[in-house]
Amino acid sequence: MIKKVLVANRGEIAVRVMRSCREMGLKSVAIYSEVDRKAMHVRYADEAYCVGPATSAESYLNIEKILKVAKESKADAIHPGYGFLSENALFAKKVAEAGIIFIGPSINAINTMGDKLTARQLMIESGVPVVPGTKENIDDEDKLRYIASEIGYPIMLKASAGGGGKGMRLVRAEKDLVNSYNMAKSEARSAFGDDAVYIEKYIESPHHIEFQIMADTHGNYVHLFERECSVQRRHQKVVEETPSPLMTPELRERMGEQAIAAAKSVDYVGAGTVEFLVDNDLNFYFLEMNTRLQVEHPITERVTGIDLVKTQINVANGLPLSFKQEDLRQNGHAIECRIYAEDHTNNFMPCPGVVKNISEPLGLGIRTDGYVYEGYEIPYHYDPMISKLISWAPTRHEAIERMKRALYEYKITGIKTSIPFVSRIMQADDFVEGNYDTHFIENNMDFLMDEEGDCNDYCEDIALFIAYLDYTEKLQKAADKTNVATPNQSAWKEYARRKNILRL
Ligand code: MV4
Repeated sequence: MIKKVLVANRGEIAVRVMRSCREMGLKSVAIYSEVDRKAMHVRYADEAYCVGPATSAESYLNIEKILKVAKESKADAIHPGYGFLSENALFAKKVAEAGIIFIGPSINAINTMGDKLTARQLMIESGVPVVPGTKENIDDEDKLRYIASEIGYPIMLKASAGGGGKGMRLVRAEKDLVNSYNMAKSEARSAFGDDAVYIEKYIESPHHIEFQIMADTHGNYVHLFERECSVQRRHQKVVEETPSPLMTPELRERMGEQAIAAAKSVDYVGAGTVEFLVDNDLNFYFLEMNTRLQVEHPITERVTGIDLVKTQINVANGLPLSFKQEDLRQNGHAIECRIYAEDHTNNFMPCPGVVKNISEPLGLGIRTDGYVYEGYEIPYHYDPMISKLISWAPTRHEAIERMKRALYEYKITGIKTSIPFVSRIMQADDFVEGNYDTHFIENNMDFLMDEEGDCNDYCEDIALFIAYLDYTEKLQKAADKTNVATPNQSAWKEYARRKNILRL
């Protein structure tokens, strides 16, 4: 049985994983880079070891160093989190060879799903629907032209080694085909060292809907329903929710069944996610399978009541799943907003820096998974996501209202964050009506950009407001003495809240 877990990650997910370890009575080991000495995951863990300089390649991706720490600390398992080494089959192999448990699927499952063309072929064999297109690498121009016209424009060229939007090209007409093909190929060659490219029919305005899968080593498979992830910007998810506003009970059953079939085709073990594109006629197509825990897993945890990290660890211990498909229910509605340290008014530039004040929302139905604290300096070397805000309520409408309430309470100064941007998403008609697809952000950009700004832009107002508070305090004292009514501050307070000057 696992007693000590090395978490090969940083940031919120490292803390998230260690939280479950603590609840299970397991010791946790942190690894950190030279700029992460003061990071939250280092403070939270029972032990922490520096694995190298700030650059990911020299620290969080340094397989040999991480294995050395695992042996030194006598960790019996490694949790990779997401990103970094989480979908690296070589890492999983070396962990196993060192006699340590890799908390994740088999090397074969990682390899098969990591190669999109291989995954696509396997899905076709397994009867899982894929987007109409080719089964093979397109390696000459005549074949390319012939197949593209057979499928019919618009088409999409995709790099087999890609995924998550990397190495993709949309081609609307034959005149652009060869040029786009050559660009896709050379891009794939330099990015992945593998220039295999295949063709798919282009699906206009699809939804991105994914299914959470869990499997044990005894051949039990369940799905934990869907997550709607269509609110994305440049293949970066911004808001996720479950259930999907698009879903019907019949579609859910069919998609869940196919998600399990996809997982079974690689003898999947542990937590995984099967991504689908869903078109406007509710046809669905397998896109890819992510062989890791995902950023957005908390919304699934919230509606199903299942701790996915705890389940991963139990599965890694060889225990059978403690629940069956028929035990699982979607209770209420959960939404996640990703909070990035970035400035959407400046082309979404990352904004690393020192967090001056942070006051996180609390109260019924709210969860935050974060890692920054007052005085913490966010390094520029890693992902700018600093926290995830999750709301839950019995209905979607209430979950949105609760999210708006929590975003109103969420105060971070010193850095720019995406709090104002996601607040606008919660107010956009198309979002509120559940009437959105993967083009939501670009289609609503004017509305989403139009917001009040934050305190950094209102220094003069702050000075004025402080003077005003001072003044009202004097009035209040005078009022107390003479027993008259308190002066009305509400208009000022409302203004200050909107400008992010006043905390509450
Ligand atoms: C597509 C598509 C339309 N048709 N494939 C983007 C991420 C990668 N996993 C696959 N992606 C897409 N593949 C076909 N045949 C549209 C997208 C796509 C998209 C998918 C999911 C979420 C957001 C997206 C944004 C733009 C394009």
